[in-house]
Amino acid sequence: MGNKSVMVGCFILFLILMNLALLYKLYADPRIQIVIFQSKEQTFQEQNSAMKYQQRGFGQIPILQGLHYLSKINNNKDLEKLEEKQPLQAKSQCAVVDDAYKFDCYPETFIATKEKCEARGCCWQVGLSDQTLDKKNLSGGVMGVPFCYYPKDFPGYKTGLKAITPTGFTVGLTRNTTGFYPDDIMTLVMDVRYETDYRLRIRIYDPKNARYEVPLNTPKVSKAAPTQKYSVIVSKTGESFNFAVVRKILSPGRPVVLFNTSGAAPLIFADQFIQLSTFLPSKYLYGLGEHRGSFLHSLDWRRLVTWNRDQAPHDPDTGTNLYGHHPFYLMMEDGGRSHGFFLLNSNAKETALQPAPAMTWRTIGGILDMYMFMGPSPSEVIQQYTEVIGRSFMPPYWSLGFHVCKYGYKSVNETMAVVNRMKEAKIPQDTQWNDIDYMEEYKDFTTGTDKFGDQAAMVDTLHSMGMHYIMIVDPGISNKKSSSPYPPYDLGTKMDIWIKDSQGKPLVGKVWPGDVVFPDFTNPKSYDYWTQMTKDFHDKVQFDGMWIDMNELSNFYDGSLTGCPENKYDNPPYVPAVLGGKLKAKTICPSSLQNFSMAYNVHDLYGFTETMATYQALKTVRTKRPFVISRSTFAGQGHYGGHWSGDNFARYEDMYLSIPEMLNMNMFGISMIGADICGFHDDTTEQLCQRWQQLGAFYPFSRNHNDLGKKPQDPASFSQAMQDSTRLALNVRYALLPYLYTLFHKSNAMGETVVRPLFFEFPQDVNTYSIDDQFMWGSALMITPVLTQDTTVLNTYFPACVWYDLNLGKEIVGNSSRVKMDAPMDQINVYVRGGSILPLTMASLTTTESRKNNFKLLVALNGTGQANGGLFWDDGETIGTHESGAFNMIMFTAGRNFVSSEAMKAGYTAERMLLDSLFVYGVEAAPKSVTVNSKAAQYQYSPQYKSLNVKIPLVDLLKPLSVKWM
Ligand code: MIG
Repeated sequence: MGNKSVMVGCFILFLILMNLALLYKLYADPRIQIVIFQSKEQTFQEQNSAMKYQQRGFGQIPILQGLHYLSKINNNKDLEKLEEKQPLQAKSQCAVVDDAYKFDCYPETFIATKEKCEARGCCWQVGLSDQTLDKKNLSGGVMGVPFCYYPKDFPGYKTGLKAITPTGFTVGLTRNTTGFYPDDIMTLVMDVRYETDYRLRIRIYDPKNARYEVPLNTPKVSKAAPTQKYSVIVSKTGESFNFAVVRKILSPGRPVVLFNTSGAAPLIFADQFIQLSTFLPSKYLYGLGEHRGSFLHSLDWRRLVTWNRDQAPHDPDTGTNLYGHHPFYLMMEDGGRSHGFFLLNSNAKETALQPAPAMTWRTIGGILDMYMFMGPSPSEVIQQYTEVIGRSFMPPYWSLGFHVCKYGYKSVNETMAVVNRMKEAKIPQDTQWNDIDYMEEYKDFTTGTDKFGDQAAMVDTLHSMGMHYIMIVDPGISNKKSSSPYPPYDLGTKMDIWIKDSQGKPLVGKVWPGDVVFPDFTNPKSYDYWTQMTKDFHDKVQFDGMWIDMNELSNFYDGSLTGCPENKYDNPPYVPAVLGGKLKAKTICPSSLQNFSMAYNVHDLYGFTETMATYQALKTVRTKRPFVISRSTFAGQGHYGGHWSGDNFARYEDMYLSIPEMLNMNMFGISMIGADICGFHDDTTEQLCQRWQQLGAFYPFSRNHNDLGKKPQDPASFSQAMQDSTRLALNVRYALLPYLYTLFHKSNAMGETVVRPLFFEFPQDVNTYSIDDQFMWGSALMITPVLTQDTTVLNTYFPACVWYDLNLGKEIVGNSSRVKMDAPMDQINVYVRGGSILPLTMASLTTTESRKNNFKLLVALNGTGQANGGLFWDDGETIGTHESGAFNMIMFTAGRNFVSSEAMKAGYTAERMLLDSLFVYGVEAAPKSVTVNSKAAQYQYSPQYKSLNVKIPLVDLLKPLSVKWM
């Protein structure tokens, strides 16, 4: 296991206790408080006067409803005057609120009334239609202007004493009235930590009683960064508590308020209801997963719910809870800058968005542990985020090949028939998968030899073909009594690792094999258990990776065999708008007990912790790079495994929506992501499947999978034309694998995304902010798939730079507008960005074969005749080659009449890296001669496409190379 996210409960608890002890000391000694408080107050004043806030810097935040003391009127006298003019009386406080600034005071899914609303001390105003009420019955989704909203003077926390700490400062918060949810925590601490100059952390928590915190192993910082790109401003001691985070910008430019609670809904911190509202600096909001919908969020009264659930993604933009939980957003600001926000909290929650623009977080447990990342480029934001949650794992090279799967292959023969017809059709395929069909009575770690056939021999055959094999494993372990021993149950029982019900007995759920118990992956012992099970099975069947499904946790009982008890966790005072209406719906009881905490707190970590255990098991058993694909995920998943988007439908809309899903997951640090190509539910059609195979050739995780009882949809099961087109698309993918692999390396080593939206590369171009039907592979390739039926022309957006059609080298000079491009049925349109050099190889039917082929270079010159690129290479499966140095890194540079290459690192020499050709796009005139390392070389020049092909007499890429033309 890597150094991130280690679930070592005791250690983290120890840290929490240390923290509490320190705080206790601080607060217990009044002298310390006073001294620190005085010096801090000074600093605050200095800070205030040093900053010249100007109105423009506020973006769309209305000054009066925004953070008054940050506005132009930024000294306290002006603020007092302002408040005098606005008497704090409920009636007038209700009247002054414009619709866009109404913060929902009755977020419950049941219907509010005037009486119930006013009983909360809130304002009631019926909107133009009663749509809001109707819609509220839906889970998540489109809401509408709330009828019941907070008055501006709603009583809440007051700002208390401030104190300097080694990492920043703390503020005490107190309230003296209670709110309308039970058990307000009357005293809180806000701990502001200047962790780095670009990363801020703010924790708001109960200083007296330790509450649940997500055991993610984030960076530990003991000293404040000496300089910061941000400042944090807190209302004055004695005032209503509010805070803002401001991006400092030195002239020219103005500070930008990134986060601002003033004028938004009040902070609520009750035992089981925590709410934090903020105004936002723009409407360009991305992230907040896992949800189905366009990449750019609408702020038109949306509610996004998270509580991991086995749920086929259905209507878009409903905001309903799906498989994963990623409380992270990225926002574009004016001028192409961006920042990120991460709420490290795993409880059930919802995020409400409104047009102000503003956002409200509501979570029903844990603490508010917030990170902000200052970027300023979107790529930097993601690098800064993955520095906290862990970088994406380095995948084995073979996993970048094409994968084929289906639920319902009844036997080894049926499975191999697919493999063989793919081979016959000469369509690349690296990995064959099996779903639950291979098991004996759907029991984990069994192989149904009698009915299914000899799985072990099949896997040996696949290996002899240079292919790999992955099978599904579900978390539920059958507890059925039987005459023959079932070690997975017996050992788990002996090791005492099952999730317990609130009475301490193993909780009984139900999945495919019938009644089951579930390993608790927050229990360190379950790592040994899972490794043992993996080893025992691997001793029989030499699989190469694991597909972990149903880990939301999915349960066919609501809660358990015996339901759930009645208590404040199974029936909390506030339930986010989850599907099924109850937290226990289709999963285990929230009051179930796990080693780290109750399922109420750790439920959404199940898939993530199972991924960690599976990664560890594979690493131990195979001693090669693990490959784990998980349906359920949480922030940090990407460090251990990938994800697929679950049970989509064979529809054009689902094909399109796989792109925003892929872009989001890359932002969440999960580089290995794909959707079931051609659709899981429903029978696909040939045309849809053909287009989807073309798009899917550009999923980082490229797998065709479909449901039980649906007709086969592996590419070889279709017509010749469909096979030809799929072969072509996959050949392009296989040719690009050295580039893709290098992107994965950069993702692993530096936190860059593999797949990214256009605006990551063109942040100044606002037109790109809403584009999610085109996407980039790294910085160099733009993919523009056909996503609608009977379509052979695309209106493609070209950001302003030089592009080349990947196949022909035809130049397109982008000028930030749309251009009609032919998109015939047998083609996927891909463009290379001028300025890039891509390492390629020839495609073969497997990566085992294609790795033996020579390299080729594609050089795409930019407007000034330059380009560069790189290639990361190693054996493709050894763990930690980057750390151990067993890799090569080759850098390529090109100018108007040369291309050169140099090995920056040559730590892997077991295989030779030979280059046999060079393609240069954008060569203005036909050369008279071309030399390779000073010797004359053969070449071809196309005046039509201005492309130059040079035949390279097998040059070793570990040695310097120089190609010149005149
Ligand atoms: O509820 O294992 O998302 O990919 O084929 C069905 C059978 C359980 C759900 C997965 C799907 C898989 C299926 N599983």
